[in-house]
Amino acid sequence: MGIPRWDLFCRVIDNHGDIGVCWRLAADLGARGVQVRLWIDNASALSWMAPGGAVGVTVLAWPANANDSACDSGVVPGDVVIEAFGCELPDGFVRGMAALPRAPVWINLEYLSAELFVERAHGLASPQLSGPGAGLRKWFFYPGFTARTGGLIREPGLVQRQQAFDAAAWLRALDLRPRDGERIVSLFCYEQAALPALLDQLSKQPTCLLAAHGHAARQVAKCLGSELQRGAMRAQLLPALTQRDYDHVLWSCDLNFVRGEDSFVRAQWAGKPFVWQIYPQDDGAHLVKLDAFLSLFTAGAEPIWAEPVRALWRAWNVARPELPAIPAGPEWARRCAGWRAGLSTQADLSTQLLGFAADSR
Ligand code: TRH
Repeated sequence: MGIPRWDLFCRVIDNHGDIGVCWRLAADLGARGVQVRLWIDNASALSWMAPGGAVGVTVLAWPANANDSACDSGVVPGDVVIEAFGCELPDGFVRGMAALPRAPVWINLEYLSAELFVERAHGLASPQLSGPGAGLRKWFFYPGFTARTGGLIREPGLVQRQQAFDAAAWLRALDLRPRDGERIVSLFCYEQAALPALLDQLSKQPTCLLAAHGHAARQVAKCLGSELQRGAMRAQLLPALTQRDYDHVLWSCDLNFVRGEDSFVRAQWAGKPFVWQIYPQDDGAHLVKLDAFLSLFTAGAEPIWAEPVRALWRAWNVARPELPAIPAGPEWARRCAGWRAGLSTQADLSTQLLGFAADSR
């Protein structure tokens, strides 16, 4: 058997989650010996997210002539073809897949959700009855938090790297110098109506706030002015970091505000208390998704921490200026560590994809 070759297709809709998830997956597969071609319509974010590239991963522009058969233009589809987040493969590429004597395993990798339907839909086949892929089968693959889903991206050695990580040294090297007794909080968010209320709360206790590049840094600077200070809190505005260094931020903090999909998962691996701003959808579907995760995360929990955490998360997601108190006490932190330990027993996404591909060919 030769080296496995996989094609991963990604379209950037907005923000950084599509490329963030696809890059992380491509890099993880590459490190496991897969040769990955990452086809992407806008790779510009990789210049700061992953300037060093990754072993085994080649980044390619989305095929220019989407209708030309992949094989006609000299591109032979790989053993596995992943269409991320229903991005729809170019017709010509699909024709190329159908023309092969042995069709690639065609996987639609879905968005992450804790909703119940995920366990039912994970691994279902969608036979292609018409179009350039007629006769092929596409499989739905759902990442998730439970044993009957595709799991989460967790590269080998993540836990060990985290255990060996020296947060104080790393913060010093970046010239981020929390003072003794300061709580460290990271903030990565979209437009956030409750941000002034959060800053008020944080200012009551010695706090070093690390505001991520983009929306978070801009809104924090607007609220605090050039001194970046309020009460006992001071803020630092971060530049755009590599994915690896953004992980280091999450590992260094006592509390992480995250958003979207990838930073949400990475905060769970950090094992520290976190607050999720979910990607907002016009029809309010995101609130259902938020509650589905909260139900899992707080299942069987003592109300002493679960109620205030639910209230805080919901308030952070409804575009209103009020914000309930951030729960104090060790219970929430204990749950986050326990939640991470539970997730670590699950097979990770790449392992499951590799197994699925091997079984399906
Ligand atoms: O950018 P996002 O809001 O992405 C969103 C969601 O994925 C959403 O579900 C999707 O529909 C929408 O995009 C299109 O948040 P997310 O998912 O956390 O992605 C951010 C990526 O940026 C993540 O991989 C971490 C990375 N990152 C860095 O590499 N450096 C940084 O400094 C920061 C702040 C983030």
